Amino acid sequence: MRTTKARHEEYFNFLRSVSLLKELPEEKLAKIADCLEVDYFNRGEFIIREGEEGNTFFIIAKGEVSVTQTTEAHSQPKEIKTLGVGDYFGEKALISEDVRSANIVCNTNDTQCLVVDRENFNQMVGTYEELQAYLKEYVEELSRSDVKRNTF
Ligand code: WNU
Repeated sequence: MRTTKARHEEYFNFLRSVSLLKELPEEKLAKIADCLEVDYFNRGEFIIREGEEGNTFFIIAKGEVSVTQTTEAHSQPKEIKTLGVGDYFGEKALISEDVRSANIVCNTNDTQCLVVDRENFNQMVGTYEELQAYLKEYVEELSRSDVKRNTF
């Protein structure tokens, strides 16, 4: 049997390896490890759909996903990048208070994502100005690249 403590330690150690979170103090990481959910996905499944409302932030613990978007030029969503272990997504809808701005499609079977809800995300980000500023900058950059790409 895998104990609650073992699971907590596993998540904690993984979170410590995520570059976004490297400045957070251990107690903060421990709190995030406490309130995480884990979601499992298989190849082809949509984790996020463009245009839907969303209240969660994801960190990839295992596997790979594609970011795809609908643009003016193509009727089918176009792949704009892939993300792997230690990468994260879903921050934009939370920060911009908007609907999901891209699709996230699972590329590999048995993909595992750590899921943080809006309330815990706000606590995680809100108390760290640098993290907040970093993500805000990044989200603004994403909006600019969306415009260039002619994303709807
Ligand atoms: C992009 N345009 C848009 C990515 C992940 C994290 C950071 C880039 Cl800090 P959401 C869809 C998610 C969105 C982003 C992710 O897709 N995304 C992008 C783009 O060029 N979204 N609009 N590249 S990967 C990525 C930076 O996380 O958040 O909640 O859902 O809108």
